[in-house]
Amino acid sequence: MVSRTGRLKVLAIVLAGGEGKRLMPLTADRAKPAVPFGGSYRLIDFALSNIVNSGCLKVVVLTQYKSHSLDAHITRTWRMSNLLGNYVAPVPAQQRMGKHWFAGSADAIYQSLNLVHDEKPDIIVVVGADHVYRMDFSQMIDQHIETKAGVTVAAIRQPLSLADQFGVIEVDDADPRRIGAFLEKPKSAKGLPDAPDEVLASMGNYVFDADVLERAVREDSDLEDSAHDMGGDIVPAFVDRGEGYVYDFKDNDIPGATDRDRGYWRDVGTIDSYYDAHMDLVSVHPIFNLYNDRWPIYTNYGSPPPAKFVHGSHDRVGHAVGSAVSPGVVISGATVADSVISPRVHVHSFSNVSRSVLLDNVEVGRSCQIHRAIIDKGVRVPSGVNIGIDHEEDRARGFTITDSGLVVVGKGTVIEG
Ligand code: ADQ
Repeated sequence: MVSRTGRLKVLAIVLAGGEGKRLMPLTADRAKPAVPFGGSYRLIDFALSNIVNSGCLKVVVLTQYKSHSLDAHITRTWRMSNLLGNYVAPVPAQQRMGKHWFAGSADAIYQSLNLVHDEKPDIIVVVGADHVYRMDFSQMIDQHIETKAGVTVAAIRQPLSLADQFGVIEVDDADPRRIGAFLEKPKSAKGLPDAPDEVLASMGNYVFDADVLERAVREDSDLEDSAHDMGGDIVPAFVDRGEGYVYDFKDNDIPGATDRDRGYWRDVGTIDSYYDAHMDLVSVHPIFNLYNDRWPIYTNYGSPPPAKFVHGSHDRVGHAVGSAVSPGVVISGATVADSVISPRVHVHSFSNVSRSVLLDNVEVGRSCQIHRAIIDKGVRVPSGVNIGIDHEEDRARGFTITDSGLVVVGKGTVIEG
């Protein structure tokens, strides 16, 4: 990566080992970063596209839980020419430094230090793998170098009510770029002086000088009372020494960004937020613009034929409105509205799909009503079955229903007709 402040060797480490318990059943047999998103993407494609678009072409992805489909996706999608020594390499938990699996995200980095030694970078960017956003990391690196920070933490304003899901940052009174206090997922937090119902939240993206990060994770590995977590242990230690700095995401400038999607960032950690982020894609004026090809989001899902909208066995032509429809989809004599449809989905005559997210290869039979549902890959909905219409019926069929009334049908669910 060529940063504005000079030529530096940058290695990106993507933390992709999260279990994603709150996204169940979508994470029942895949790691959270491998969860499909936005029709044809996987969540990790956003972090990796940001890294590559920022000019960093040496990337290791630390995987752990249920990493098979994640590994397969990275290998298939993110193969880069080796000519210049560029790579996106998935690295499974190695148990290199002892008999346990990774204890936490800092331990994952500690156990992978051999990769850092191989690359000898000046700077390491550590990035989470489960957010939807665009970000140019080179701008954050520039600030890191300018402030001579120990760690620079990217941050965005979030509602105070969500403070317990984030690392919450209080800035120093004297220097607004220095972190005065950092509390990882506090039970209670106080709002910002200029916005009492908001907090400044860590985005889980960090920049370090490589030698500083190595020292920090090594020292942390010896501490018995540490959970070996980046947000819970490593960042607070820097902040305690006055070496933690904040990079305000609102200063990040992305080519081609629109007024609406500038500054967009979604933590899709729960079913509700995963669903809401999909609805952001199909809202009348998309809040997140997937079509900005000056900062493309890359993926690979094979080469299905174009989407097709055809007459079914009656006069009504299949159609979709207010929806994102992927290649390989066939909508025959059915109506799809305000939905995100992944590749190779087939919706048959007389069916209605509204405000829903259908993942790859879902087949919806004839005369089905599907409303506010997320249906995982390959599920077959037999003719005449309704989903999201009667929650008692949904429950009896074993579907997951969130507090807000979304219905989720997990992969491998067999639905009786
Ligand atoms: P969380 O996302 O809750 O909070 P964590 O569960 O540690 O923190 O996950 C961070 C990233 O690391 C995720 O991408 C996850 O997949 C990955 N990860 C977790 N354990 C791992 C392991 N052992 N090996 C490899 N990868 C692992 C974090 C920060 C908060 C911040 C939020 C923003 O801790 O301070 O506010 O992200 O969403």
